Amino acid sequence: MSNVLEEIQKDLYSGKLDGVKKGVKKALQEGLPAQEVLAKGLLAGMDKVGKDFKAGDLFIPEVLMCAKAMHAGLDILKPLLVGLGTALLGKIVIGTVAGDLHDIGKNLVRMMLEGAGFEIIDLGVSVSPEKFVEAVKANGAKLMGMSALLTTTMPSMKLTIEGLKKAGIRENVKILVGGAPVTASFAESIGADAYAPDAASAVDVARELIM
Ligand code: B1M
Repeated sequence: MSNVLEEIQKDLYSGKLDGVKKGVKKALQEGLPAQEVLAKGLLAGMDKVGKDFKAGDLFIPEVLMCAKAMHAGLDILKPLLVGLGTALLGKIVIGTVAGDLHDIGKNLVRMMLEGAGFEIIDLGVSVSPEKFVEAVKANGAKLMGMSALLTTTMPSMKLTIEGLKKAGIRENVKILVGGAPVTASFAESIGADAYAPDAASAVDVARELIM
């Protein structure tokens, strides 16, 4: 693997924001495609962070610094991943569900959808079912995306779908769910329309949903 990708992984792991920025710029200057810098630099670095966080070798303040460094790298890649203006495909309301503060994956999904030509209404993190419902109503969105990274917050996806039913607008909107602990069978069990395992497939699935 290219040295610069290893440098990015190491700097991300150490939470070195400037190091990650420099590494990403250097990788692009060397001619590496943005997708590769993302997958083999930033995401691979974050993978190691996740493993060591789970093992108790890293703690929340450290992981937060890694997340900031990851976002700094993503900011540089964003224009390249998003590409140049495509026609708008429709509005999608997106957010991380109530009680959940993880937004790196959701932001990646957002970025890819933006690049594909969707208009994004990003509600941020810890979004209550009521806020999702309000946003779908207010924007007349035909698509809604929910992200969850914690097993404890996955039930909020179901509560949100119930909220849409109560508001009488469930049939107006297609629902896409994702996030590390979410599966296709979970999506089906809560009455979502679709599941996507990663940001790239989220775009394909979103396109299919609006056809
Ligand atoms: Co958290 N955390 N965390 N954390 N954290 C996990 C998720 C965990 C798996 C770590 C572990 O134990 N190995 C674990 C969850 C365990 C579980 O529920 N089974 C965990 C925990 C326990 C916690 C806390 C509870 C820790 C504590 O306080 N004791 C706490 C909860 C806070 C809260 O949310 N209320 C917590 C806090 C944090 C930080 C704030 C420190 C930080 C988040 C910073 C931020 O996001 N701004 C953090 C991080 C960074 C992680 C890990 C290390 C990395 C997550 C990440 O960003 N991955 C994570 C371990 C891991 O996942 N390896 C972990 C990279 C990202 C690109 O992947 O988000 O999966 P991901 O997104 C993918 C796909 O899932 C998919 O596409 C994306 C790109 O391909 N996808 C979608 C995501 N959303 C989608 C939506 C779609 C479609 C696809 O459609 C709408």
